[in-house]
Amino acid sequence: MFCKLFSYSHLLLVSIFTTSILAEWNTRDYVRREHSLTKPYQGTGVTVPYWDFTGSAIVTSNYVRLTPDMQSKNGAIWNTKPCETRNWELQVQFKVHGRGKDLFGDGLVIWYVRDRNQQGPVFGSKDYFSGLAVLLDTYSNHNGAHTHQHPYISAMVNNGSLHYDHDRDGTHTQLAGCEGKLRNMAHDTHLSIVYRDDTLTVSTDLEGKNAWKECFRVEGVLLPTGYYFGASASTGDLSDNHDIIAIKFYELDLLETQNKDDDRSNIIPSAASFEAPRDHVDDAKPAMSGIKTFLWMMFVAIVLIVLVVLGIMWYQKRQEQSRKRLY
Ligand SMILES: *[C@@H]1O[C@H](CO)[C@@H](O)[C@H](O)[C@H]1NC(C)=O
Ligand SMILES: [Ca+2]
Repeated sequence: MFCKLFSYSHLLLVSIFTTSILAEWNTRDYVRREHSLTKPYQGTGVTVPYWDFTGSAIVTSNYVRLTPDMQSKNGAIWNTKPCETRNWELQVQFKVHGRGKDLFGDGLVIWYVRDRNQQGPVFGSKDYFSGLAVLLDTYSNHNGAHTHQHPYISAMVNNGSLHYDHDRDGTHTQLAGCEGKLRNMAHDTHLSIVYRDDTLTVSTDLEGKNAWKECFRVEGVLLPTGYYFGASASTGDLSDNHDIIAIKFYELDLLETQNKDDDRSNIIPSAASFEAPRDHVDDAKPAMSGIKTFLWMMFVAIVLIVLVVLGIMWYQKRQEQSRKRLY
């Protein structure tokens, strides 16, 4: 009896031991420091190794803040080394938070693009970009153009010819997307972007469960090597703190079908499929933003209330007059 117990626990120990060894030998968990950003951030002086800062971006000992919770800010960080890896995973720990309860914005983007350090209108970075954008859009600019709620996570692949249309929240250029409550969370929030075998998979860990949940997966996405990773954020009339806590880059193994000598550097970014609706249909009247719609509805409500009150007053006066006539 004792002997049997002993051998069971022995077996258990051996299996725990081998699993931990296998985990360590798993080459797919190969972190590349030159594309990663982890604490402690600081190198010598005020520089952060492998990363450039633009606009409002600042580094503290606990986070990199792309924008503060203030209006009209733009900030970005850009990796200084191009990515020469064919299959990769980028894990981003971020935090979007602010004082706004119902009104906040505009959002945060994780980039894999040709041109770095260029400020512009797409959440702080350049429009007509070449490469991939994974957009975390917290503010809905257009009620009615799409059925999803915000915050909304989506991806866009661009060869430099497409315009990101804020008025439509980028809906007619997005590959795919999913809703994700990611603001003002007490726990950590994470995003994972896997590019492997020309397939893009975006997953989130937003509920503090320490597990990935697939947001979307798109096949037939072509991205060259030699582009740069970056993260940018912007605020407008509405604001939020957009913080990056950590970025971890994993080099993934080549598939058996992939040749390590393939030159992927001249690929033009493209995606085999876009999500419908693809066409840009102009609205009959200019789109109204959330605040405008709200103010307009307030105005209509006030006018209605005034009309009702006037109506009641008029009715009472008439009643009085007819009563007077009776006497
Ligand atoms: C760039 O993308 C647009 C829109 O998807 C496409 O019409 C065009 O042919 C592409 N250009 C190149 C050079 O691939
Ligand atoms: Ca938006």
